[in-house]
Amino acid sequence: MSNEEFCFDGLIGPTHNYAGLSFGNVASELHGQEVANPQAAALQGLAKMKRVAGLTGRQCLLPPLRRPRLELLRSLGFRGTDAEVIDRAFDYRPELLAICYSASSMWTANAATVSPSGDCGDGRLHFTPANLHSTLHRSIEAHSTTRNLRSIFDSEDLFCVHPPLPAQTWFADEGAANHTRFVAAGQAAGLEFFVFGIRSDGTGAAPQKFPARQTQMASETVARRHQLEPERVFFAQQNPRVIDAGVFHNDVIAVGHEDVLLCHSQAFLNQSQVLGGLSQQFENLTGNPLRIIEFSETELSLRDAVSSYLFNSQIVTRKDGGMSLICPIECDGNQAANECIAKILDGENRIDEVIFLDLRQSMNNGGGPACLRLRVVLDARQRAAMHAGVILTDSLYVKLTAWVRRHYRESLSQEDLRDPNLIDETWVAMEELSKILDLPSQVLLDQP
Ligand code: SUG
Repeated sequence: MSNEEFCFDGLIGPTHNYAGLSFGNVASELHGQEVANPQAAALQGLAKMKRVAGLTGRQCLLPPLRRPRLELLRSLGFRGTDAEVIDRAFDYRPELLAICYSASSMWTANAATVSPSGDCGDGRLHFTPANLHSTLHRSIEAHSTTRNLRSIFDSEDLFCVHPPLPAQTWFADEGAANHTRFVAAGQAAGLEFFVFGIRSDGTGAAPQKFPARQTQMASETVARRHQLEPERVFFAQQNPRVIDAGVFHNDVIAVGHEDVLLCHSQAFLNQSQVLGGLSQQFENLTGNPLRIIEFSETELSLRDAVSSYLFNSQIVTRKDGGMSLICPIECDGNQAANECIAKILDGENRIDEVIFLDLRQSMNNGGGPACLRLRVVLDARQRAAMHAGVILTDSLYVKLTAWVRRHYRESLSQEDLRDPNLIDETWVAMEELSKILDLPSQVLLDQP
């Protein structure tokens, strides 16, 4: 039965804003307090989905999560009408209001870790929604994401959507952004590469400046839950230096697809051993070589890697079998990144096309092409069982762009989050979206 990789992009929600909430994420800090354009953000995201749909024919989406989460503010003791709660929270700490409004679920690479059924002991496709324990605005995604995944992948015979890991420091988990699956063409089972930022007990190498968001025990627990045999997993630690340089997730410094790994030479602790071991294990398992494309500090400095987001490019296999590298437009403006791209295109691999996309609204919060998508490998039965309303067709694209134009503001500042009208606007938009996607409104609005 053929297995195919579908990309589930996060549909960017109506409250996209720049609140500077992510310590250690250089772009989020740099652009915090700027005025966002939610409408442009969502249209940029949809344009990316349409482009990938044209290349691969396998593009889906995950709905945005309902915002604001005023129940969080109420649970923190803010009382009164919605308008009063908003004002009181804003007067106390404006970032608390921004947290309730964050559209951060757009970065679906952090929604979950996904193991295709070919890798899992029970032959089901496993999801562990990320607890996103490291930041408050992201931790409030976990429950609703679990619910959305369960309603889209609604068959216990074929899918297993676990609950998120315990929301506790030992198990801090950021999902697929720290997980890459390698597979040889035509094979059903792959090798899953988990990259953590720190050991759970805090011993050993650790960043000094910025937090490590993924722990070793989180990665190991996800692998155990997904019933991955030891020969199908490989664990490595991020180089703490790169975390301190702004690499808050491994997918800011490395990206893999099928038998290709593109990474910076500083990405991992003990990099030569990691890459040697990974290649050996891939070859033992699949009988095929892993194609590693590694760029050194002289070819692309860490600073340029973080500002261009080259390693957050998305690699997709097209319908004709070739691969395309989907880069953020920021790479085009960076000479060193451009030179690296030329080498990738010249190299011995199937990447033969580069596409630059304008995703600036998301990029300014530290979210490039690869952050915006969650990869799910499905076989024919799973494809048939999955909720079809989230598959991006031409007609869904037309409906969604019109919906965005109808409901989204073109400007949203931190001060604008105080406007109580924004609550109703987003509510109405989400109710309409549930009809467009044919998903129950209690699920989309996360109501009991
Ligand atoms: O978690 N930014 C996100 C960006 C996530 C990118 N995802 C991957 N690398 N896979 C984060 O830091 C910023 C929100 C704000 O500041 O308003 C934010 O949450």
